[in-house]
Amino acid sequence: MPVERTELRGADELHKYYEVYETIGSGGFAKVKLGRHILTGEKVAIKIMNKKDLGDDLPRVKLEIDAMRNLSHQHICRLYQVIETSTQIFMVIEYCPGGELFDYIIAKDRLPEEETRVFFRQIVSAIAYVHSQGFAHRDLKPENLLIDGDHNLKLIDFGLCARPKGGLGYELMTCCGSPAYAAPELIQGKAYIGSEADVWSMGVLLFALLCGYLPFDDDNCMVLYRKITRGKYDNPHWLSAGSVLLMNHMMQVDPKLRLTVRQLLDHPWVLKDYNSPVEWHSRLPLGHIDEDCITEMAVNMKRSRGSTTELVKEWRYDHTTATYLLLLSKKQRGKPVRLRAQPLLHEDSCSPLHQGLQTKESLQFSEDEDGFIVGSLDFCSEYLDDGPFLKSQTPQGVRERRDKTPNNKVMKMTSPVVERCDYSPMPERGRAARHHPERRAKNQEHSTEDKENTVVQERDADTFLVPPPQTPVSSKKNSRPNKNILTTPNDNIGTKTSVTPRVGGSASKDQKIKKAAENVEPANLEIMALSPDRRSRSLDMAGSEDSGKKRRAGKMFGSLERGLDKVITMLTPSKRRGPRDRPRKIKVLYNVTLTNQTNPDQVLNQILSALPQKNVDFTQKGYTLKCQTWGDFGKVTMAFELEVCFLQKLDVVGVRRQRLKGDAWVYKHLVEDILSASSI
Ligand code: H91
Repeated sequence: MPVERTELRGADELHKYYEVYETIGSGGFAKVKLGRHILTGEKVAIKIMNKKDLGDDLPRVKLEIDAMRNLSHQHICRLYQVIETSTQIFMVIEYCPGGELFDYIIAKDRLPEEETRVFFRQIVSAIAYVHSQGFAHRDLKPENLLIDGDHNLKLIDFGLCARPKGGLGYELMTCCGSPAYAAPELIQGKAYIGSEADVWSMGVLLFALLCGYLPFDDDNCMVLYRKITRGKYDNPHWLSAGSVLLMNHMMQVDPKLRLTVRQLLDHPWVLKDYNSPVEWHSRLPLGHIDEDCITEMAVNMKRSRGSTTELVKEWRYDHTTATYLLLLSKKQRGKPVRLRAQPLLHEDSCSPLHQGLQTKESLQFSEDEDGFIVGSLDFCSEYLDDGPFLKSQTPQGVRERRDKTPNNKVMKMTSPVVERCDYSPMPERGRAARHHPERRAKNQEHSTEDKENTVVQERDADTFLVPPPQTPVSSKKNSRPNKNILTTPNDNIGTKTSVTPRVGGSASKDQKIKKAAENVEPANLEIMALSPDRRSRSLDMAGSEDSGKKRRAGKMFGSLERGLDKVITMLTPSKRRGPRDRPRKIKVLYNVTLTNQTNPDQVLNQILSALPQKNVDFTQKGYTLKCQTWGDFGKVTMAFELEVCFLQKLDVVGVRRQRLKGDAWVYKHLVEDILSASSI
């Protein structure tokens, strides 16, 4: 009984202060839900973990919480509150509407150097700060960088970070992180310096930003490790000499020859167009207490300002900390520093307050698969912008200054014995390389080398620190069909995309699609429904000598809207109940693949017949398919959703996709395969 009561109190505590909406992702044993902090009206991400599921990973969660409590920086996702019950842990974290940098890169195929520089400076800033606080992150990758409402990056996932007792100069032994981003000394099981390993990962990340694929990649882990320890990768022709030089200096096999973060701060490539070193000090030091926020809280809590300050300064990561930090965040974004006085349960549904703060009564709440009560938010843009306080208040805040633009064997473990070796779905690794057109061509060239690498596996097992065997999806199962590359070529990432309508398609619809494409970022709008002859032409290009065209031909993910911050589903609570008999109407988003079909059932059926071919299990709820792939040991290796929907204004059917679990690059190619095989 006491356990139940504690449990209830924990969940109550959460629902007392937050409205909890749908699952937006998952990471390890955690589920991440969207929430809203009732007092401030601010959106938050709520990471939910069951202690039982965590098992041996519980210390990692504690480590993450401990790290996040200590880190306060403009490019690090802020922890607001921690609620712990006997069975669950809830972490309330800053919400980043732009989602993962990974999705952004693949939606744009790759980023131009100027845009990469903006992001890279922010990554260097975050890492320099993390290191200055004595931590090494150890799991740097584009999935762990989120894009906030101002299009700035925020670093997440500190579950693998380390803070060596004697300082960052002390060696670490734990082999962790994602293998494709792991430094050679780390996968070889050598003692390593955390900051040096982070610089290697930043080099891999920089390559992924500029190229849209990984420098070291292979289906076979041993081959991948061998590639990493050799440190050899190919530089595609579009890279500038400066980019090649910088990455080469960051991905030096000998850590002592690698650039240091300090050197990165004012590296010529980093300085270009800025002429100022990366500003890495925290603009949000915890020591400083904001008087406006204290005043507002004091009034709301009916306490003195002095005692409110004392309470905030305890930094207990309770509701006081959350309220203070969320108010501060509002102020920094130029929003009014205001708390709502009392939760209003029965509001006029037309009032701005109602729009901003829907109560449980006004929402359709349902239980999710875990019996968690969830509601669904109506994400209209007015709502996203300023919520309930907008018109009645004068902004007191100042805008935060931002960075200016301008095979699966049981592998032998080597000593030293590690504390923990955590890898994302290993045997699936490398598919990104195989399927990226540029890489595909390259891999053909190097097939002899790869064969050789496969032969050396046994030998390598002695030298690499390898993870226990994991859940493979056999390459046969998921091998990409060499067909149906359904994309519209675009000349350059910096130019507008042209969309060629399907032969016989309605002209006005096609014009609408084209118009939508013109309104988007340079990115790649792709149309799933190309005529057969067009498809084969795309294929021809993939096989031609022109590598630029080859690269473009392999794209399946398209970007259709500039503001990632504006993302989001239009969705009325009442419509969320039960399976739909009609697809949802959504705005065109960057995670939506367009078709030029008008019949959603046909699109759905085509996907339904492709899924078994790709060995993907699914459950269907109306027009949403919850998909999963399984490994050999009964573990879910990948979870994602595909939803057939109508696209507002375009009057065509689209497929919205969302990764919930699994390696990001493997997901990218699996969904490409499914949509290709669907021949929509
Ligand atoms: N990856 C490591 O999918 C695979 C929107 C979205 C918006 C977020 C804010 C914080 C976090 C996730 C957000 C998010 C896990 C967050 C922060 C920390 C952390 C975890 C999540 C995914 C999980 C879902 C995420 C992206 C990363 C979205 N997510 N859409 N704001 O540990 Cl510190 Cl697990």
